[in-house]
Amino acid sequence: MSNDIQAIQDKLLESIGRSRYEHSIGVMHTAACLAMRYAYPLEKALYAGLLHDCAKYVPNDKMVQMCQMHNIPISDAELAENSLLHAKAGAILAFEEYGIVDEEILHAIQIHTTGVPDMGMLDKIIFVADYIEPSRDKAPNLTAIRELAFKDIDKAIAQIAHDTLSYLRTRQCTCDPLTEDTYLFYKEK
Ligand code: DGI
Ligand code: FE
Ligand code: FE
Repeated sequence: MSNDIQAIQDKLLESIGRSRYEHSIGVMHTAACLAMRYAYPLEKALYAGLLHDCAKYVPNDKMVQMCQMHNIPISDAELAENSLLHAKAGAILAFEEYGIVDEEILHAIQIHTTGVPDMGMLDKIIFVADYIEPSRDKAPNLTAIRELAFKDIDKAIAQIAHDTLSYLRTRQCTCDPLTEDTYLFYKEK
């Protein structure tokens, strides 16, 4: 693995702490496995997986400010539930603090929490890897989704979006319309 990745890992650990770092390493490795399966460039999957949560602990007001400065629109759902902003703020931080310029990597980070309809391959890989990486253990259907991810990634996305919506409804959380749109798009595929 390149020195670059090692340097990013060191910096990331300092920034997000051990437990979120372990999750990020899990997503990085799972993303690499999915990239092998779907013939996507490995290195890009590694970087995107490693950095997808790099803004997880940026204070809410700072994330709002970062999005405003970069003219990135904040949805009503993101205003109501600021934690959703760690995806958009993460893409900004990956560019500014970690030197990532690849648009596919930045986009995959930017949309990793809600997904979007008609995702690119790296978007799909990170969306799924985030949900199934080895240290995840709370979501329902994990065994089936892990298997499905390597058989038909679009079906895995539909199931993840479905289960996320169910979870949000039981907890009466604000749903971002993009989470709904992602489900509706992938359930038809
Ligand atoms: O950052 P992670 O915890 O690794 O994972 P993530 O970025 O997918 O964020 C997961 C959380 O985001 C999970 O608790 C579900 C929540 N989430 C996903 N879609 C929505 C949402 N929360 C709200 N309020 N609205 C959504 O549409
Ligand atoms: Fe996240
Ligand atoms: Fe994550």
